[in-house]
Parts: sequence; C-alpha cells; structure tokens
Amino acid sequence: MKALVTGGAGFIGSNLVISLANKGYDVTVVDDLSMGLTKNLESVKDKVKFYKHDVCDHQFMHRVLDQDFDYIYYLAAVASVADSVERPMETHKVNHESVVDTLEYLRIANLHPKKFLFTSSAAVYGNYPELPKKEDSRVQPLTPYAVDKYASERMTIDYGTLYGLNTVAVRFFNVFGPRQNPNSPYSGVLSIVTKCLVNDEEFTLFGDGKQTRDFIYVKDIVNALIFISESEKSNEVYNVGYGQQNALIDVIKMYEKASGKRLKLNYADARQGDIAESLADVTRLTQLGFKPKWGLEKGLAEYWDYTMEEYNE
Ligand code: UD2
Repeated sequence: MKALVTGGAGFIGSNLVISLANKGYDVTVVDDLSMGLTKNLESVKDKVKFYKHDVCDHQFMHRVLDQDFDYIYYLAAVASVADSVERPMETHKVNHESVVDTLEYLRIANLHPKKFLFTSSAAVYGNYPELPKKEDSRVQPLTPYAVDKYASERMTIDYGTLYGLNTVAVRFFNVFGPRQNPNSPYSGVLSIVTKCLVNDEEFTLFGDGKQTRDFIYVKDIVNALIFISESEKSNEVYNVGYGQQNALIDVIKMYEKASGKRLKLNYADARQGDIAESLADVTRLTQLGFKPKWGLEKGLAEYWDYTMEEYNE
C-alpha cells in the first residue's frame, strides 16, 4: 500500500508516518520543515521517502501525485491560529489553495486513491455554546485558520460527491502526545505543561482551570485516521475526540499523578476569546466501528514515559 502524508514531519504527521511505516506501508512524506522536524522521523528514516518541499509548489505536487497513491493524508498546514491572523493570505495558500489544487489534480489526472483524507479542526465550530459538537452543528469559523479549514473540508467532500473521489475530512479536538512542539504560547497546553514539569518551571494557567476540553492522545488520533481511511465509507466528516469533557485543572492533576511530579501553577486572567467548554460528539466515528485504545489516563502516562526517555538520552 502506498501512502502520501503531507505535513508528515510535524506533530500528528510524524506519529502517523511512523505508524504507517511500521505497518508496512510504503510511505512518502512532503514537508517543508516550516514547523516539522526531520528528527521526528528519525526512527523510520530508512523506510520513508522524504521530500523537503512546500505543498504550494503545484508542479512539484503534481509530479508526486503521479506516483498514484492508495492513501493520501493531507496534514500539511500552518497549524497556528495566531499565525493565520497575522498572515491571512500566506496561510490561506497553504491551508486552502494547496488542498484544492491537489484535489483538482486528482480529478484532471484521473487518479483515484482509495481515500483522500483531509485534516480539519474543531476550530470550525467557533464560540457557539451548544455542546457536544456534532458534525452538523452550526459552524462559526472566526479566524482565517478556521475559515480555511472549513472551506477545505467542504471542497474535500464536494470533490468526493461531485467527481466520484473517495474523500473524508476529520475535525481534531485537543490532541496531545509525543513530538508536540511546546515552544509557542499557542502550542497545545499539555506540551507546555510537560515542558514545565520536566524543567521544574512555573506553568501559567489562564483562567480558573475549569475550562473544559476534549483531549485525545495522538496515538488514538493516528489509529482513527487509519481506521477512517480504510473504511468503506466516503464523503463524510468525522469529529475525532474521546467524547469526554475534562476540566483543564483535572487533567493537570491526572498528569501530576502519572508523572509523580508537582506542577508549579501561576494563575493569570483567561485569554481573550478562550472557549469555556469544548466537547465532541463522536457518535459518527463510533458507529463506523472505531474504538480508542489508549484513553486520557493511559495516554498521559505514555506521553510522560516517552518524555523521560527523550530527556535521559
Ligand atoms: C485549540 C487549538 C486551536 C484552535 C482552538 C479552537 C491546539 C493547540 N489549539 O485551542 O488551534 O483550533 O482549539 O477552539 O490544539 N492554556 C493555559 N496555559 C498555557 C496554554 C494554554 O492555561 O500556557 C489554556 C488555554 O487558555 C485554554 C486551554 O489551556 O483554555 C487549552 O489551550 P490550547 O491552546 O491547548 O487549546 P485551545 O483549545 O485553546
């Protein structure tokens, strides 16, 4: 089986590539390393074909797509919401135009992967209070990032229904785990907590800690992506979370237990625009037959073990 993973050197991408390569897939990665790192793929570097290249180079992407993949996982993106607000046009090229160009090339070159999977985000739901978020809940994309994610997932589904491609889109909730980069204030909160625990640094908790999120371990995300792409069903959008709502402060406590360490907390005002509650309705994914293997507590424990191994190397 031949798989293409764009953004395969990033946080979720590298976890996916490692899993696919270890399952025996013939994996090709396109990543310009603007956010990803080659060291993320160190363990599979002899098994994976790697192109350091921008997905916005359409001629290049067409040549890659001509290799006729069975599965295409489209994870390349400027993953920072803040960056999309600073540079809306540039991020639009990556987060939307490159996706449409890929779909269009599949159409005109008459290429028919078993699945084209686009990765979207819970950001498309915005600030409406209705919970849990169902795939057909109202959307409210409040930033260029969210607009582009929503537009790209619609294009993905429409290319499926209009031109007979097998496509799916997934909306990630709050993903955590190995290789998530903690170095921006907008990095995933648990990567920042991890860094603080390792270095005995103070963690700034924005708000009272009662804000809730549907955190999901990256290995369950990867299993879900593979499961969804291998399923018969196409032209559908799936929420990917656990369908469990946890207060940030409770997750921190769970993580303290898993790590055997105490986090030094510094409380600060809630971030402007911070969402109070987030929760996925995962009925659609569950009905497809997917069951997560890890869960929050085991995921946190494994994330900590991984971090310690890295730290002691
Ligand atoms: C997630 C996505 C974001 C966007 C948004 C849409 C991530 C990393 N971010 O933002 O891209 O899709 O969902 O709803 O997945 N926090 C602290 N201290 C810190 C950092 C964060 O207290 O140093 C808090 C933060 O204020 C928030 C919570 O932790 O209440 C989670 O923050 P986050 O940035 O990991 O994720 P979120 O859900 O705000």
